[in-house]
Amino acid sequence: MITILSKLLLLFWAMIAIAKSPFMGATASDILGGKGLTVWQLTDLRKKIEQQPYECKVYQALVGFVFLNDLLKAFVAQQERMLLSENWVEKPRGLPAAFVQKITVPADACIVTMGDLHGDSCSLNDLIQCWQKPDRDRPAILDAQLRIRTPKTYIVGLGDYVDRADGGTEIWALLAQLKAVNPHHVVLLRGNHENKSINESYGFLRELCCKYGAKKAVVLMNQFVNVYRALPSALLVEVKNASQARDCVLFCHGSIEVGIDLRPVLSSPAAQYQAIDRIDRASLWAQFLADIAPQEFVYASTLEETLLGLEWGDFCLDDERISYQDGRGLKADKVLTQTWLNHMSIPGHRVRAIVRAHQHGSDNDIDLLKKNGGVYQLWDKTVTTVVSCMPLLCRMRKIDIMSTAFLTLHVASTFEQWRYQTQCTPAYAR
Ligand SMILES: [Mn+2]
Repeated sequence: MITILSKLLLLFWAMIAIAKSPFMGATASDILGGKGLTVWQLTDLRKKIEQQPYECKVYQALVGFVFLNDLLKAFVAQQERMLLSENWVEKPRGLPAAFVQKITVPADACIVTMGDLHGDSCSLNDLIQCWQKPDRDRPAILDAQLRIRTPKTYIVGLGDYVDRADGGTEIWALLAQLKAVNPHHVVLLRGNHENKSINESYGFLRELCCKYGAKKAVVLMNQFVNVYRALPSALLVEVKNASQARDCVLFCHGSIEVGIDLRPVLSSPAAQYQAIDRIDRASLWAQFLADIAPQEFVYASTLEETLLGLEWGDFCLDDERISYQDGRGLKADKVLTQTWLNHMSIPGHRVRAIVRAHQHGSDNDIDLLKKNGGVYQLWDKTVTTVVSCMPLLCRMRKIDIMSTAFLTLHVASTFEQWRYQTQCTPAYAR
């Protein structure tokens, strides 16, 4: 009698627990089946994120395994369906090893950009809260269901969503939702940490193991490999204007890649994607690379042999000279960068600038980021670096905390009129 009673009690308790924790019980098909997450489910996850101590390595699963697994599966299916039904320079048979996306935006568009998040779920939560509220000079960007409120607004994630801190799974639960409800206005790029072997050494696999156990972690890791393959390595944004001359900006995580040619996607008005399956750095660029980069780098011809500059590369700061860094790739200087941008441009389509993230490793990088609110520019707007997870990086270095940073790029019909607006979120969560 007692055992039956205790079993009934246990069942009752479990039912209440599931009802109270939708993220542990809901299925992802509810989200990506077009219904959208309900407001209270989103608020529930974000409330939990806010209640967590703001430290690395807490490892409390706020998103249930079944939910996350279903969510990732649905995300990949939706992405693949969308990608393979759209226009490619040359249609691939399946998803290629890497690819670049192109979108055309109106001349009054604004592109809200977040840089590295690195498992700092509080920073993404702060960004979302900030974007859901009106600001002095703009209305709210997102509604309560994470839908973008005006069609001229785009959100770009520059990659490196996980590793370093322990909120990678919560970040992906929010990002997958953001992308699912705004498939054509949100672009999530692939950074060098959207990579299984990097996740094995920099914390994400350990996060998955600690939250879900080793067996389930392997299942999730394999899902994330599929997620990563569905992310573009760069985004070309082309600004529509009255004349035929269009200015473009390249969004990526790292820096330039001298082994690829983006002119096919730029010159084809209908093309939205271009596969990257060959690397050719030797022919045109040997003069820049011959003395600094090892032969394996210069003569690599496939992605498997090398690090893709779009995901891995850096830019020289002030007085640094062009160099090659082992395990990281090329650090491009002003001359090489400008030459590459000119080379990519075709009559009527000039690639004017690069917006990227990634460079936050040295004292110099951090100084520059802190001094400039998480965003700094090189060479008269040619390169803009955005790093969002500034609270995490400051904590890791034990320096004064600053809040989460993002960039809004207000494009205009000519590059000279573009406005770069750096902002930090109020620290909502703590
Ligand atoms: Mn990076």
